Amino acid sequence: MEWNKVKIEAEMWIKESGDILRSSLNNPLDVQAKSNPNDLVTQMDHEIEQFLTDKIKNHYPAHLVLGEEGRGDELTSTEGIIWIIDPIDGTTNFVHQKYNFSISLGIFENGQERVGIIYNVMDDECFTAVNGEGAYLNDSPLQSLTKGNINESIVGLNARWLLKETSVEDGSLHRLVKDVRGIRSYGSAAIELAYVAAGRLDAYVSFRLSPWDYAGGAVILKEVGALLTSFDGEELPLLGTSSLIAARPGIHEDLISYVSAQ
Ligand code: 2AM
Ligand code: CA
Ligand code: CA
Ligand code: CA
Repeated sequence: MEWNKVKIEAEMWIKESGDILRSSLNNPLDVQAKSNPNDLVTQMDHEIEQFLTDKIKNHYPAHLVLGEEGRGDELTSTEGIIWIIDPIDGTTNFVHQKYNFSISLGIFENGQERVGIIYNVMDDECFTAVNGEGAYLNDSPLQSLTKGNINESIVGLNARWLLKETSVEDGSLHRLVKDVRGIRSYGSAAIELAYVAAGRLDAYVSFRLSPWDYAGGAVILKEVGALLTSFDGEELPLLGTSSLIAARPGIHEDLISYVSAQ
């Protein structure tokens, strides 16, 4: 496969999807709840996943698709070429803010990173990478990440995860919030991973994400030398859910010690 060509093509489809989402913003939204009242999905999530799945299947009939809204294939193994797509990452933001949502794509071949794209639709920022060929923000190459220090770091974390700890004094997550320089929460895991890759965040931590949330980020982060694992330091699964720590070198090991009590 000429992965650079695949990237350019996929980027085109994703930008087209971005146009569709932008021009949908003034239309009525059909908002449904999924696993709980705060877990939302709209007709646009389905429409974009279908649009991208059709493009992939038309151009690459032998490739497989794993999408959040289930328009792709039912996968039982990571064999073959798999396009992992999140048609809207940050659906709550899409519904409420009409800002801070993204389209995420990771392409894997037999479980190996090939292409990653995260498109922040409203900022028109496209983060891309081809395995072994560096990462980009639009046309500018992203720099390799240097070693960081936890006390001077800005960490992406959803405040809701703090509710897991009943004691402010003893909770290691509360301690983390105290020890770092600042906490940020954007509401789109893919954007937060892209921001770690771009050096805008020093780390991002989540207790539970799915492959479509981190597949694109995994390819991009690898290119800039970021570390990406579950809380127990394992490689992230492409099938199933996982906790996640993405961080620049030097911070990742520290973060593991903060969350290992969880
Ligand atoms: P989503 O918008 O594609 O669902 C913040 O909500 C981040 O966590 C988003 O990236 C969101 O992706 C993701 N997320 C994963 N599981 C979720 C859930 N059950 N409810 C809400 N957001 C979820
Ligand atoms: Ca969702
Ligand atoms: Ca998502
Ligand atoms: Ca989604």
